[in-house]
Amino acid sequence: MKIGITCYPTYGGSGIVATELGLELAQRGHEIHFITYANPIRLDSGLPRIHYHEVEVTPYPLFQYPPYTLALASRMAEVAQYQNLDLLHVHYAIPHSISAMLAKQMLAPVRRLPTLTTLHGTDITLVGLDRSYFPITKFSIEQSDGVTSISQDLRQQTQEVFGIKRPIHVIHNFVNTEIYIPDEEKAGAREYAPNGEKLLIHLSNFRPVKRVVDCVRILAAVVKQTPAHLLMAGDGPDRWPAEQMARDLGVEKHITFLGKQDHVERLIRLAHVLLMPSEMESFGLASLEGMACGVPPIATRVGGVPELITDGEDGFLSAVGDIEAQAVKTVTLLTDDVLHARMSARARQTAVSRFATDRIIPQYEEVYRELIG
Ligand code: GMT
Repeated sequence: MKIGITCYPTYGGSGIVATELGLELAQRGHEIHFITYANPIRLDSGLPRIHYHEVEVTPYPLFQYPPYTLALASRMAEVAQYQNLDLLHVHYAIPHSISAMLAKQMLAPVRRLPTLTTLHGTDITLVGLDRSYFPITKFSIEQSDGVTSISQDLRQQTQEVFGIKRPIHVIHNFVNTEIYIPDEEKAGAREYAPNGEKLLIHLSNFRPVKRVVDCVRILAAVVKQTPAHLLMAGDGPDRWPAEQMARDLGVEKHITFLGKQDHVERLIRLAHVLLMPSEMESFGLASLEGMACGVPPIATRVGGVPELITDGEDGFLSAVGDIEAQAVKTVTLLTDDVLHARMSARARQTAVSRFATDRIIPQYEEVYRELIG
């Protein structure tokens, strides 16, 4: 199949899922055309059957807001026509599904071009609920030929909040369990924890919904009981408040802020525990990446996270903002080697048996085949 994929190419779960999906599909023999305003962060465009088409938004003095949605629609229609695409698959409803709908209408006199929208979370739970985007988000979901959601919870929320009746197919996020692998030795951890402290890791875009300051507070409670060091991978608006909190609590020497990282799989496997104290997660891709590396997540019981983590089995779940509970569970995992080994093995097993690429990618292929008809 020839598939056009559009996503936000910057740091964020939806762009990562879209990019990894394109790479996996190309490996399975499909021809993939990324149509985005910049090269997606995890995309190596030198690979066979992977193509990249940049969307240029020409500025003009009259445009206070350059019309990206229209430039994207034009590029989508052009690529679909000249590359003979079978389908446009867009990640994140706003504005990508509207652009795809326009491209489809532009090509309608010539040929059929089915569109598929994958909902990722904040496109529904934050942006889509905003008064200025609510009607267009609802419209875009109703107009897509196919809609998938990355968790049951997100599907339910979409149906309830927008009153959507159409079918929404749940396809959970996935991880490449040959790239995300455990590292029993954790020798590389010495670089960050030279005195043998156990490593904790947090990865995100440091937006308020991630509650990154909670990670610092958890670490501060943990180091009172056992030696530990926290790696903070990523960047965003809450990095400065987190750094400030580390200084306020006097734990700055126990935390390394790494900034944006391209090869998180090399970092995650050095850690003993992954912290994901989010206010909301429709899935929680970072936790899945941790689980594939045998790093049990300490996460919050929100959104689609319980579809991924079974509390007490392959990770721990707590209430949002319950620092004490998250700290206690972290200390337990850092100090009880038998429990850690068991949970680590279970976490890896969950990733492999339920969320590995060979389980999930065929589900997308099936949806594509149905839509292309
Ligand atoms: O979490 C973010 O802020 C980024 C956001 C995105 O769309 O890029 O992530 C969402 O999509 C990820 C990939 O499907 C999910 O793993 C995240 O749970 C989801 N984030 C939220 O629901 C807050």
